[in-house]
Amino acid sequence: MALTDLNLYTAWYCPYAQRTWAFIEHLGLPYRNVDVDPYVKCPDWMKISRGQGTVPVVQVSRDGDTGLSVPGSIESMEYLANLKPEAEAFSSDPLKRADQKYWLGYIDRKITPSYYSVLTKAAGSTEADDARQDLETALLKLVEGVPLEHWFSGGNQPGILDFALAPFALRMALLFPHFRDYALPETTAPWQAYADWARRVTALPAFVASAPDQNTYRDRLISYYQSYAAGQGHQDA
Ligand SMILES: N[C@@H](CCC(=O)N[C@@H](CS)C(=O)NCC(=O)O)C(=O)O
Repeated sequence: MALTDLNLYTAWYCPYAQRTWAFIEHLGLPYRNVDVDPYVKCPDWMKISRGQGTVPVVQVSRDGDTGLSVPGSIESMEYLANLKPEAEAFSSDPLKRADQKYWLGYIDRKITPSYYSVLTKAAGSTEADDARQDLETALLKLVEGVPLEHWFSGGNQPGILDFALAPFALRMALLFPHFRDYALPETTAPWQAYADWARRVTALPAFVASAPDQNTYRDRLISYYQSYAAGQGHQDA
């Protein structure tokens, strides 16, 4: 069996990078974390990220041979799950796996765009109201579509679906009240199940390990997202 060496390229604030970071911690795979500024498109970075220029990227060397990079949060999580199939973090059952893939796509098609809209649309605007409505509808559909006994990935252990949503759950709970005077509902059973899950997943040691310098992490995130809340995108931290 080839010796696999993993470099994980992340940016501390990035929710997509945090997915893969928390997931690799959960799987207990040895890796080297490399913090980069993905917005600086230098030739090295573009090569490592295979022209994509976004974090996360998992760079894989086998038997000392610097080989392939796997860019993309979902793609890299899938690759990592395959390195540790016994963890069942991505179902080995073909039908369940297809279903989990469907929901992974759903999170990126429906939930993360609405999350960014809620964060960036001016308070009081129709667009902001629509964004909240879309986000709530999308989240409820997930909670009702995936039996949430303990984890979205099913079973007794968190898995790929949980780690795909967790960074966004953390940011929604932190940034919406701070910038938008808004919080997701907690009044009905599905919303309570979601809120319990959000607290549980963000308290996992693997997730905490993906949020370095815990004492200042939340303040730094708030400060980083100030430009998003002002209706803009990324600004150099
Ligand atoms: N679809 C990508 C999105 C990753 C992404 O957008 N990362 C941001 C940081 S949060 C990035 O690297 N942006 C650099 C750029 O857009 O130039 C994934 O799931 O990995």
